[in-house]
Amino acid sequence: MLIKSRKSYALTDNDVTDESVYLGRRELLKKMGFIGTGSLLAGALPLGSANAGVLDFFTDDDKKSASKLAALEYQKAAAEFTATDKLTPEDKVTHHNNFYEFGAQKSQPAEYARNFKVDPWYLKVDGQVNNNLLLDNDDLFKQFDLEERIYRLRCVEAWSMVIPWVGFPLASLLKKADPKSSAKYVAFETLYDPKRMPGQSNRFLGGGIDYPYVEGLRMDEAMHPLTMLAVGLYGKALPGQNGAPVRLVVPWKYGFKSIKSIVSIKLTTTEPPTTWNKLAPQEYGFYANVNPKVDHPRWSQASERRITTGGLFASNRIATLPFNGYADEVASLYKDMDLTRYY
Ligand SMILES: Nc1nc2c(c(=O)[nH]1)N[C@H]1C(S)=C(S)[C@@H](COP(=O)(O)O)O[C@H]1N2
Ligand SMILES: [Mo]
Repeated sequence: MLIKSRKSYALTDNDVTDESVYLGRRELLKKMGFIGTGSLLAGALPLGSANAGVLDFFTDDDKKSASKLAALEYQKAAAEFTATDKLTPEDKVTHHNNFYEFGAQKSQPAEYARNFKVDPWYLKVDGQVNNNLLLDNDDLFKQFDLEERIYRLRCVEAWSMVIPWVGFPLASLLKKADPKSSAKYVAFETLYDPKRMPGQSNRFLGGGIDYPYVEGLRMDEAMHPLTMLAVGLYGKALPGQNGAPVRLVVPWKYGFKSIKSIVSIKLTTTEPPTTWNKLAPQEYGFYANVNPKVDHPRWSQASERRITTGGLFASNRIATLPFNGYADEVASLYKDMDLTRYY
């Protein structure tokens, strides 16, 4: 995600991609200060240091040590929820992240969320509902039938992944809360705990966002069968950097809508404020539907870099699809709206 005024620390995915076009791997490492002019010895690099996450992208090995997170029991979802695109390797899904609470650079969340504890955890559901809910960590894994869904995730920065999530429809949770007819929107909030989320107390690390991170959906979007709450990926509980223990996944919208590490879901009568819209309203709207025809003010949204196997440079540029390829399912939700205005 880009910050309005570009600071040196706001190195974006686009910057890395663009540079990679004309800089070789070795030259780029040199430029980033990881190696001198001598020969590159991978073994001599400071693994385990603050740079390890960045260096991961310079290895061609996608089979890094498997995480020790709990294996989940789940069913495979119906075919309509299972994209057939080639999966992004687990190592990339868990080491190339946007989670500013743990650092604004792609490699930082994996590093700074390594010891993030999510048990105990409390998720409350309230507002315009007949049944307030309070779920603990255990409830998140036991109160719902978990299923695996393979979704494309398209970041507004023009990169994308294909991720096997494990979770349940948000609608299943909302139905338990029994929404009142006055409920028109759903407001989501990430944990606010600067002691555990270092980016929240350090504006340099946290990218200048006002925390807690907040997001929102219209009620019909929230109830749509594609909208899910994920508690896992690749068959295991979510790692901290991907939004443990529970995060939203809305596959037809830009990634920033898919808020992580949620502690509050509130049904409201009016459109709730959302983090990136507050920060740069002319760049990030409330709706944020993936749309190749509506460019970001500073870059095109017509295509994206699909993150696949191999190193940073083994990435494909592909055309971006309306609603991220989910138009048949969701375009009708917006049939009377000017999507240029409601971006
Ligand atoms: N709380 C919180 N949620 C967040 C973000 C964040 O910085 N904080 N980043 C968003 C963005 S921009 C994207 S692209 C996705 C990335 O999810 P991933 O790291 O699991 O791929 O998370 C979204 N959810
Ligand atoms: Mo994003």
